[in-house]
Amino acid sequence: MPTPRTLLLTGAAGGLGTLMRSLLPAYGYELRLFDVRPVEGEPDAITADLSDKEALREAVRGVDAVLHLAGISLEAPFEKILRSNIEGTYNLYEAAREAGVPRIVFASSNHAVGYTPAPRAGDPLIPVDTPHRPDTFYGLSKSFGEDLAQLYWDRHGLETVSVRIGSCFAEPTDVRMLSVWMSPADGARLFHAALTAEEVGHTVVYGSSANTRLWWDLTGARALGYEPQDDSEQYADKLIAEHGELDPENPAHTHLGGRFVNDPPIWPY
Ligand code: NAI
Ligand code: 15L
Repeated sequence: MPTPRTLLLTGAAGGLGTLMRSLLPAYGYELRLFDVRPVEGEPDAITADLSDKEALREAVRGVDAVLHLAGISLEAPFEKILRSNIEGTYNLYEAAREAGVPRIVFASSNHAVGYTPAPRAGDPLIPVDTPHRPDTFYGLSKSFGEDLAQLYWDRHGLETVSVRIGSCFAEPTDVRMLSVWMSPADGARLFHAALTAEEVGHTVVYGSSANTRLWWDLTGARALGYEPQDDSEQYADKLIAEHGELDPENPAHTHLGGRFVNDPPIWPY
């Protein structure tokens, strides 16, 4: 599929949205920005909530694809998750369906499968078809988003790539991230592959760099044309010196979801 020209980027004011605003234009995208918060330095960005159906209808008009990053990105009370992540994602899919947008790339998360035990040395990598095991209401909303995407493909022919992102930040900051980190540059590579691959239907992939200590299988992401260039291993000595090796007695070290399984970080707003 050729590069979609106009891409709606929801969650444009957030951490990942900010990284992608700087990286994706080089791939040929013209970005239309959407967030409930103003996007600094972007007066044309649409400032609206995902509950605003009219704003979403306007936002998707004429776009070639959507990269859906908006939502609560940590744990929160169920009612808040329901509104932003569950109803909000439904509202976006409805607007996209009505407008005939052919493809959405959905920022799913490792927390949809967060209670899955991390593989130990010699175990196979975690496959993409491992059952959903959400570790939080947040993770549950990502499981919902993946199922919603499947429904909209089966019923309406709207394609989605659901990317179960690991940790996409400038650098890994703890030892678990040595396994799940996705460099921002690899993030842009993967989103671009997901936006341009032929005939994806609904495809679920993991999103991370080619980490030496990888926990999950990137075959599906590579099949989209993704060729990761980075490896967290360059940070290993420093992080292990600071934090020690992963502790097999600590549930936050032995499950994909890390501390979300026993002490989840809480959405501050
Ligand atoms: P973030 O919290 O920095 O950004 C999320 C953005 O969504 C914020 O700018 C916020 O204002 C906006 N937003 C929240 N609720 C909204 C609503 N109801 N209507 C409109 N906008 C709303 O999160 P980050 O790190 O940028 O993550 C982006 C997406 O990727 C999120 O969906 C997150 O769940 C997902 N993700 C991120 C990972 C990471 O490592 N950064 C890992 C796994 C998934
Ligand atoms: C996520 O889903 C969060 O949005 C992000 O802030 C990180 O906590 C990441 O997962 C992670 O698992 O490190």
